[in-house]
Amino acid sequence: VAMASGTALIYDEKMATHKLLWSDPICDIEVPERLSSSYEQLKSYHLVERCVPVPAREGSEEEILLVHSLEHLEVAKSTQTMNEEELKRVSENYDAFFFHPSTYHCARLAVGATLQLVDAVMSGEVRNGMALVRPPGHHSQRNAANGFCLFNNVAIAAEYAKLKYGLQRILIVDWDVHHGQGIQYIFEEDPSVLYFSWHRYEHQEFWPSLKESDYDAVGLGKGKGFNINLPWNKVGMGNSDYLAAFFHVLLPMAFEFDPELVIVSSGYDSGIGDPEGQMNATPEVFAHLTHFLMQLANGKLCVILEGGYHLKSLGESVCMTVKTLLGDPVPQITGEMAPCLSAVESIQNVRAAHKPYWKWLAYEDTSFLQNLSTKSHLLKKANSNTSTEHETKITNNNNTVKVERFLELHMKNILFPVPPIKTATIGSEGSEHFLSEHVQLVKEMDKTEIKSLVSGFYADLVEEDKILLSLGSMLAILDKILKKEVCNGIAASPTAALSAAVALRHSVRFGFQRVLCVFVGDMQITPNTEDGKMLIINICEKEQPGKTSCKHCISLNWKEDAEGNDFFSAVLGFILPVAYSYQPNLTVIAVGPNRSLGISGISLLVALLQGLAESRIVAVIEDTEISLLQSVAKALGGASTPPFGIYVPPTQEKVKKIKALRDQFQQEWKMLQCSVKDGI
Ligand code: X5A
Ligand code: ZN
Repeated sequence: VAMASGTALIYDEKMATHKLLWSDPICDIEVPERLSSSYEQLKSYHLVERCVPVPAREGSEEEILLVHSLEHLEVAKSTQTMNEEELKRVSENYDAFFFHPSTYHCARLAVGATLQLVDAVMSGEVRNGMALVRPPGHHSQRNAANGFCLFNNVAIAAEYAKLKYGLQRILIVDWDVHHGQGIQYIFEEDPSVLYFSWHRYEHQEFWPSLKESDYDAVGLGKGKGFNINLPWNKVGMGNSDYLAAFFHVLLPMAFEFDPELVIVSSGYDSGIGDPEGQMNATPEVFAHLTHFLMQLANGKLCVILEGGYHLKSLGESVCMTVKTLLGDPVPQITGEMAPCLSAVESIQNVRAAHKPYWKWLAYEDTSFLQNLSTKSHLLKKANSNTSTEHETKITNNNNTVKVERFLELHMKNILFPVPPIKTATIGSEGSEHFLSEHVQLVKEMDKTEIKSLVSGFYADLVEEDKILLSLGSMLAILDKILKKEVCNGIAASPTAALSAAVALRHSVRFGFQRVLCVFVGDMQITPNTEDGKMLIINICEKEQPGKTSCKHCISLNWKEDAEGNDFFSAVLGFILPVAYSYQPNLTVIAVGPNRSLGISGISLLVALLQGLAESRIVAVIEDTEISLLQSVAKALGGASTPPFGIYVPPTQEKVKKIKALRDQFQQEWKMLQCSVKDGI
């Protein structure tokens, strides 16, 4: 079966007719321009023309009744013919909602657009997609409109997908800055829908100010463990807080859950400049969040617009999301990478609350958390101004002009449009198995050229012809990446450790300040990493005698489980946090002899490491196994998400190992922090 390709985009300008007819300072931010200006922004970056246009349709009454009461549907329907006064009166029955004569029609289009996207993705017509809809949905409940939402688009989509496609596991990720309490209520007792929401909470002071938005609401009955709330108790959360939440809470749960479909309640009021959220995350963080979610459910990802009230910020963030869905390189995140204390505290709390329900958390040490609520209270009072407390505060949220200016400058630094991902390779035996339109054949470098390149730092090698030649393909490919002709490349090499070492030295000499090397297997040569311009993570089966890990040369002893893939816990709990803390300009991934990871583990690594270094990555592979080369090439192309097989939670021994490494390195690599007990 051919892998699904393409990104659907659903937009219907009719949904811009729903608007507020009277003055209401709470509702007046939910304007039609949210939709039209996002679409214009997509056009200006030439993203619309790269997507597959899918028409919206009206959701049927039957579909709406999958989630809502007949009474609710009838009330909504009755507003079509009302005058302004009547509309205002009905609207007052709800917390933060306004009706317009076109509201009912728009809300049905919003439901239908969402279902159209689910159909396009589930049928394989496209790989993924985004629906720009209004009114939003995640606050609406069985019998009530709420928080600008009339029908719960995403909840209806999940019920629809269960019914129509027989799905048994759906993940809903709600990155809107508000708690989608409507979704929580609908699936509270349902173990087939895993709902994750982070939200501005401020110890219940922020709207909707519900007790059940806190981290201890884990679901009810059979649904226990399938509702994940991550409350933000301070404003100003930024890129590193969001990424830490993904590494240490959402993603490990999502991989263990192994969804068949991922739906995003995609509110961008969690982005910088938003008057509701007051957060600091920049548009490109949404590229990273999207990229992570694309690794689940075989890439089946439906992104549905919810909130987002700063038009410029909203538009840029929507573009980042769609660009990433299309498979473009992921832009680099800038600024110091360290979650703030309040974020780490929230992360720790939700991990502790979910410990009984997730195997991956089973061995977490939470004994120190007896007085969670007291502690939470104390932390609220204290002005916890530690070194990690928003050191990189980007801008003052109250200053609209500043935010506008920031976004303008900021987005200029991100290449638009970026060339699509191209993979370079040498036309050697084996490569014919993964040639496709995004693979570019490169000529091997000749001996004299290699000699002149290598002699600067490995003079003794220049004498040996055989060794020199083995470097030829890697150097030719690396060169293409450095010249930005391609984004990544794959080279077979009989001497992976040497090739990796030369790749590192060459890119540092080229001018890169930070190069990350993830080496799988036995590494016979270890380059000098003292200047901090290289960071090596060596994944090998056995502890190397005499070798101790240091800040820039870390040894991770890991043998993948034979029964399935348990490596995700090490990637998310250690490798990615370290890598994101380091922020490399280039990633080298090398596979040497005695690799302790299977093909699926290595592919996962390659897929996830593409979030770094603007997706610049060179893979050097000593193993001649065709299926390994194929899988890595596929992961590099981003054209398809490799099938990862069964996810197995790690053993107690492995969890301890990761925990020990985290404790050892969290002062240096701050994205490792997920508990306030130690270190901070
Ligand atoms: C969809 C959404 C926010 C409602 C805020 C009411 N709703 N104060 O972002
Ligand atoms: Zn919102």
